[in-house]
Amino acid sequence: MSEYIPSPSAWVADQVELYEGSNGTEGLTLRDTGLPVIIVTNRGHKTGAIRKTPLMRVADGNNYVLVASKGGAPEHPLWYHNLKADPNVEIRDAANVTPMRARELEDSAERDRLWDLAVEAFPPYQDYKEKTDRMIPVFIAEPVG
Ligand code: F42
Repeated sequence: MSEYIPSPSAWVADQVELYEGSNGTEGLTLRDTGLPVIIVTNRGHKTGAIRKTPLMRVADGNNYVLVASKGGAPEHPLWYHNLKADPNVEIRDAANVTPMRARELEDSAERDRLWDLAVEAFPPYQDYKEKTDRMIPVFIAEPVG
């Protein structure tokens, strides 16, 4: 059984600990924004370790939109590479944990629609897009089975 390695970002690791430790009753939002967060459990593609990545909650029916924004940084977050290597994730949304499969959306009308949905849920994504010339990857996570 691979071990869980917490994020080296303390605020991120703390949110995961509070969110999961309370079984999804506390730590559900991004700081004081009141905006909902999900936790994406993914597999480190180099270490094989379990990684837990809080992301803004962007729901599209039973699916979730995962935005690899990393605040508009010049490089993709590392979890991006994990999902590309192994699309099988678990998504915790409050008390619900669901096995899902994540696929990156190519440039398309579907990606445009889901990008707009993401910006509606978390307007700063638009600022991040303007802050970097990398194409911010957008994944759709769909329930398996
Ligand atoms: N990040 C976003 O990109 N989008 C969001 O919507 C978002 C919302 C959000 C809400 C709450 C919150 O607490 C955090 C939020 N974040 C959001 C931040 C997000 O959780 C991540 O911290 C951020 O995206 C950076 O992701 P990262 O995977 O680059 O994290 C780094 C800091 C990290 O964990 N590094 C580890 C380390 O030890 O340095 C390694 C992580 C890893 O996955 N390693 C892989 C392995 O094999 O274990 C190898 C990866 C490789 O290719 O090297």
